[in-house]
Amino acid sequence: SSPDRRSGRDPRLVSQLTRNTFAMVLAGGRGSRLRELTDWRSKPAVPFGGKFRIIDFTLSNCVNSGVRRVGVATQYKSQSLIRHLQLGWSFLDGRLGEFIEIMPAQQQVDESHWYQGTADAVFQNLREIRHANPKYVLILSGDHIYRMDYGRLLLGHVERQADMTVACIEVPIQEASSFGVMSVNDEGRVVDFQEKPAQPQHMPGKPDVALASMGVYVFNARFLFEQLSRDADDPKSSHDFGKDIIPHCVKRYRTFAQSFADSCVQEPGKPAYWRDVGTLDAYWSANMDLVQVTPELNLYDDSWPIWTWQEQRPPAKFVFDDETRRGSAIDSTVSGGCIISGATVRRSMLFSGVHVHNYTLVEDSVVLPNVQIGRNCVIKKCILDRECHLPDGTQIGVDPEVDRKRFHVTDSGITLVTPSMLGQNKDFIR
Ligand code: ADQ
Ligand code: ADP
Repeated sequence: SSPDRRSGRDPRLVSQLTRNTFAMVLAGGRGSRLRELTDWRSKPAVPFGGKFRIIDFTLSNCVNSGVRRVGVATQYKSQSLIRHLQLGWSFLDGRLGEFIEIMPAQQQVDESHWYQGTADAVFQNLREIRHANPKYVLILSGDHIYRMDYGRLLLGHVERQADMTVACIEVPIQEASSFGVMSVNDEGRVVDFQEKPAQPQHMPGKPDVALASMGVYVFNARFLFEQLSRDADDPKSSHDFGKDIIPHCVKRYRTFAQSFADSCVQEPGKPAYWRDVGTLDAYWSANMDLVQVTPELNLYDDSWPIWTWQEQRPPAKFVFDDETRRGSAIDSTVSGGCIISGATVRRSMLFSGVHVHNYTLVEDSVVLPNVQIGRNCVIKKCILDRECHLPDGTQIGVDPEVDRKRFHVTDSGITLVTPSMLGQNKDFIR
């Protein structure tokens, strides 16, 4: 039975909260630490997990939570993202008042600038949000991999009679300066908020951890409208939630923190999973985690499906070659349209349409759609971007000094390869 029933609360309440909510997904960031992976697409559009894009996780959380009025603010290199949203996310039913609307930076308010900070991206779309007449507005980022029931978050917000609620998570103190870091009192009220502090405050009694903002906020709609209008008139503001709006509210209004653990969708006994796959190393590890025997993130949980768009492809095929005695993938995930022929694939994630040919070995690698790997190749600890064509005999991940001359090699030894690095720019067909 649901926790709501156990507590004797009106079981319809959460569905009323989610129905009365508008979600604004900020999806315009550059994602520059992903290097050449975001040369042609924004971070939310980066492929992840074999058949998804990063933004699918946040949008699936919305749909699965019953928050089905969603705006997506796009800005940086949005073509790939917009195509994905149009192809994959147009299934919501307008007759039921459900929609996902793309909100490109279009100099709505002032023709001299695009979106400035994140608050400006919402402010410039106030008219649209007001038109939906929500009671609550959820501000989300299209950059993170996690499963969260926003209904629970909204319930906590309403129960505390908050003006604003920030979802939070404990992070190691040495990583805390890349987050908004807060202090809360016994009731969970936020008493201090510092955006990306050089010297982050640790939690009481826990010198190794800080309480970080996930960049997930609930606002009472009217309160948000007032705050955004005030901020828009403030010439000193950078019009950013983390830098301007949140610190301002914490000092003056009922701002509460809610632990991610309360609304995380996760199997019992597993840690709450939330990843910012913002660097190549983090991106590689999060994908590699999924090919393990028991990943921290369970994509096979049908109770909280991750929706996406994917091309129709034939089933993956494995051809055993008598001569090479090869033709298999182990401890790997292999998507539709892949053909592994006389090759060995180990501990790797193959997105759709990847072909691996005779005598080749692929290990510990993330291979994006439509990559062709020729014969006699050795590929280790690589991220191969979409449409890379590796000629016969290519070796990557064997000698980092050689790789560094053509590709990008991270400090921990992960090699990123893109079609441009292979000189395949002009052959790029789409
Ligand atoms: P950051 O993620 O560093 O910190 P920011 O770069 O502003 O903050 O990005 C937030 C989201 O907005 C991202 O999804 C990004 O793609 C998007 N975005 C950025 N600029 C945009 C623009 N002009 N238009 C549209 N979308 C845009 C934030 C908070 C921290 C918190 C971390 C958690 O500020 O307090 O700890 O998120 O990751
Ligand atoms: P995604 O595969 O994530 O949808 P794409 O690879 O399609 O992203 O990139 C988006 C757009 O950028 C493409 O439609 C294409 O026009 C352009 N593009 C991508 N990679 C290259 C490249 N190496 N050279 C030239 N244009 C490119």
